[in-house]
Amino acid sequence: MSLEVGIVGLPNAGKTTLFTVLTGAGAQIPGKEHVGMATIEDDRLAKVAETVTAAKITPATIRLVDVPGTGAQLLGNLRQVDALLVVLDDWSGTRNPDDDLETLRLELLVADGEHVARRLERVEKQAKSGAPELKAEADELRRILAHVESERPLSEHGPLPPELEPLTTKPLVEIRNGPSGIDLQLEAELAELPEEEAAQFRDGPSALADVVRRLFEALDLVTFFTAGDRETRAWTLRRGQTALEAAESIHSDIARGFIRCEVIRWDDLVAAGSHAEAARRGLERLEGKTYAVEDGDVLNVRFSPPR
Ligand SMILES: Nc1nc2c(ncn2[C@@H]2O[C@H](COP(=O)(O)OP(=O)(O)O)[C@@H](O)[C@H]2O)c(=O)[nH]1
Ligand SMILES: [Mg+2]
Repeated sequence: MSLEVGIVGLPNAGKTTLFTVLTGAGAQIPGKEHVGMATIEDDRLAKVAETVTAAKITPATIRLVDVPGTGAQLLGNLRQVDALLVVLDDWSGTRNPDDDLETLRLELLVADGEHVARRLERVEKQAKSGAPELKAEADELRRILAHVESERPLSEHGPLPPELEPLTTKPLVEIRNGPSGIDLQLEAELAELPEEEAAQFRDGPSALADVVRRLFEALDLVTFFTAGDRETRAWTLRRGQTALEAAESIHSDIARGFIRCEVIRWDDLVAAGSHAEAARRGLERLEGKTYAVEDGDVLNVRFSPPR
């Protein structure tokens, strides 16, 4: 399962422009939400792939959802996403991005209020049967609703019932579309050019790389690699996730048959020039299921294949 990120913002902020640049997707149907995959650029991947002479390179991806408006119902499409990218209009000169961000925060709160109220209504109905645990749940939901109605995000609330899928607990990354942030119009035009030409128009790295970097920070992600000669691939995990969870994201069979995991830092592998030479130099180590994967690890899971 790749990560999922929702793009939100007021109409004309530049959401679809951002979506199109990140996913490389073509023309969109106006007013409809869109889902697409964005590639995560990572300079390390090509170097690892070159070292192991990989036939195929597969970058890590993020699933993006472009939401055409901010009504509670539309925002409800985002209950499953891992983070929100907020696009703010700082290009037209007609908006105040700080105010718009505040408006959006309120809309997210309203959407959460409706979400909690709906659940409360259902539980209250069921609680008429007299079951004490349902009464307790209704009480808890009333407290949560009061919290939302006092305009505080649920990230500032203690533990929440697992049935709730709130929006105001999600990490939020803001993008100012305009001179103070990223010029999405320019990025859209540069996306049409070959990479080397586009680079000449930029002072530094692509502003989009910065968007992805901030998402990684907000979600506290790490990248790990699998380096085979058939395919070399980048993957993402939450920081602290284990070698077993890494195996799971590769294939459930690999996780099920997990024996041990060979780990080497990507730059050690590149410097050694091959897995064999890295092993000879003692740079590869063996880790178990509970090893917390670190950013830049190259993993090779040894597993017994299913029978
Ligand atoms: N000049 C300029 N126009 C932009 C910029 N970003 C978006 N636009 C224009 O604003 C309109 C709405 O952009 P779009 O990405 O569809 O906004 P959305 O409603 O948030 O999806 C389009 O006509 C874009 O060309 C920008 O940075 N500069
Ligand atoms: Mg749009």
